[in-house]
Amino acid sequence: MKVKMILPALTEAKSPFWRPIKYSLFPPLGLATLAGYLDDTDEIALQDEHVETLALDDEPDLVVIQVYITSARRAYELADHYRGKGAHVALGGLHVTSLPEEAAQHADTIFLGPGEDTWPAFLADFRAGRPGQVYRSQRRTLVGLPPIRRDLIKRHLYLVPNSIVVSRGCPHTCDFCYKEAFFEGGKSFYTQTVDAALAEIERLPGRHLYFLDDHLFGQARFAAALFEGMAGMGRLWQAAGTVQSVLKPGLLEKAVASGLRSLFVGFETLNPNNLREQNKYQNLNRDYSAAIRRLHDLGVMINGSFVFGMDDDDETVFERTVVWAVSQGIETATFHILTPYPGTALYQRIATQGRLLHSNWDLYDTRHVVYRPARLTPETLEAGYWQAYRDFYRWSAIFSGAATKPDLTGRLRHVAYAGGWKKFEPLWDWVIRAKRVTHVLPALEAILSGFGRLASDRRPWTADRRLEIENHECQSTL
Ligand code: B12
Ligand code: SF4
Repeated sequence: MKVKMILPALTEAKSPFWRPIKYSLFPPLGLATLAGYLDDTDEIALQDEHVETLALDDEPDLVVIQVYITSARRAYELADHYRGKGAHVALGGLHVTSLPEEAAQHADTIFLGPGEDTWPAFLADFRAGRPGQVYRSQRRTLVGLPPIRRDLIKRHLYLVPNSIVVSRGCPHTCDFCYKEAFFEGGKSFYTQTVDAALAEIERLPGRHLYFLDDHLFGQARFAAALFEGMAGMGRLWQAAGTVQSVLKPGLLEKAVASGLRSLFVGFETLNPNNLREQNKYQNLNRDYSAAIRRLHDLGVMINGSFVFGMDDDDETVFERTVVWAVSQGIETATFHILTPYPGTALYQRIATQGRLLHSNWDLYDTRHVVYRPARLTPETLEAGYWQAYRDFYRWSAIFSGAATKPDLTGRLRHVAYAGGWKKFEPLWDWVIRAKRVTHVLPALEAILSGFGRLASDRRPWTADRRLEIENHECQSTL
């Protein structure tokens, strides 16, 4: 059987303002996971439109498309194209789960929720000649999964080819998050076994890892055992965690000992009323500054996530947030405009209040205002969002942030990471277009490791080790 698997690019990927670096970070792990269930005899082509041009003149029997909200329009276009050619088109992912009726108009089969139970069931039905129209995930487990088909990933096209997820979902229930809608009807937080997670890590070449789990620290016992198992592997890794998990004694130290060097932290807002409004109680009454100090003292850099436009935000929120983040020495920041994703509690609330401006999913990208904010105009919110980025990544702000670090290496590391990320976009674009993005990985590793300074970096960065990685990259570019 010929199977085509596609991660369509968001509409913006076609625009001249598109930032290639953002979309050349992570490979399509979801599709590679699903590919693990196919047979050895199946002919599989996996394409990610963010990093390559799709070959659309092929004749697959089965087409699998992963649909995110901002890529929905393109996904449907591709689905219609292949249905016109007589292929069986299967659509799944977050947006399909949120709006099944919309997706069903473009698909032969749709999938709601994670695919680990429904996808193999569908494959059996499809091979038997009786595929269903809707498969709804109910049995949630990551035990006994087939290995992810990483061989189908074109590693040389990604800055972070070693992305990994060892859990699904999150124990919390923030109103704006995709998670409750996606996992409806079953468990919304579950992990692999520790042994399986460690085995998956062992299979990944090189040194750097990026955990894409929503909340790697969400199950303390699992996380502790994982970090203990990783200690001594010589890895450098990045992940996401909550303020609450950072403040908890013990776990963070284990994470750092096993190679944690940068953490994406959802601060979201400095305003307790906003936290309550969004049901983000795990952040309420937490000392953000103490969490930041704890991370920095352990040598962990921070990517702070902030959301603008909650109901208690007025026009002062942008500057206040940036000034605070810089004063805390946060290395990088990701700002978002509050976006009500269909299926979330936030969407329901905003829709019921008649505050949605439109349903143009292309613009539900956390960079456009798609609802009427309470204390801001949409224009002020959008302008403030862009201003926050400009202000945070000014050289003067980067140097101020760096100055909060106690020693020279810390300051250099701050400048190299924050500056390297945002100040050299034309260089990044060139590197990406020249398909040399993995060659930047050693530089990222050097910065993460504090230029080899951090005490817990046990494994020396030897010439042998570098060769091992370069050999691998060479093989993968063949
Ligand atoms: C890595 C990542 C990215 C990467 C790359 C995405 C990629 N390569 O897949 C980058 C940086 C490019 C990215 C960009 C964006 N992202 Co993003 N991203 C993620 C992240 C952190 C992990 C995705 C992942 O690998 N998950 C692990 C794999 C195993 O799970 P999965 O991909 O969901 O696949 C499973 C199921 O969905 C299902 N499935 C999926 N497709 C199909 C198809 C079929 C047929 C079947 C049977 C099953 C199935 O089966 C898979 C196995 O269970 C998620 C958060 C999350 N936890 O998912 C956010 C997330 C997906 N991103 C999000 C957003 C908003 C964006 C952006 C719009 C942000 C922005 N401001 O630009 C852009 C636009 C992306 C686009 N193309 O439209 C939202 C999506 C909201 C929504 N309702 O669609 C999320 C959920 C973050 C959040 N909490 O809000 N993202
Ligand atoms: S903590 Fe993060 S991943 Fe978990 S529900 Fe809230 S926003 Fe979603």
